Amino acid sequence: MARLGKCSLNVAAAVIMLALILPSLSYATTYYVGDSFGWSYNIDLDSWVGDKTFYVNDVLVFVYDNTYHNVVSVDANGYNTCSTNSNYGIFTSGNDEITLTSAGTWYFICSYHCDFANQKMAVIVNSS
Ligand SMILES: [Cu+2]
Repeated sequence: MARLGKCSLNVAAAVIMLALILPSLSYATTYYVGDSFGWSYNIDLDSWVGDKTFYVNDVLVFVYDNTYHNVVSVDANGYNTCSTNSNYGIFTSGNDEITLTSAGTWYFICSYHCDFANQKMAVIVNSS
């Protein structure tokens, strides 16, 4: 009986440890935008996005030379017209991590190259 009790305690301890560990092992994925090209117009960003499925809490890392580029989170209109007038954030560090915190379509543009170099992307974020 005492032995069974100890075993149960071990199981309980294991369950508690798993409960503590699992949240940090959430299914969130970190993506480096453009892979080795980075956040660039030298890569077809639509294709880069196209073969991936994004979920809430995934992280996009935009790596770029901030002398030449930036990242602006915009709405659909901003994306279509390359306008930053109404934006959700302008990122300029050159190494920006953006967590996709809600489902829906997220739009990102580089304000310098959106127009003539098509440096923009629309990311569909799924809830689960
Ligand atoms: Cu740019």
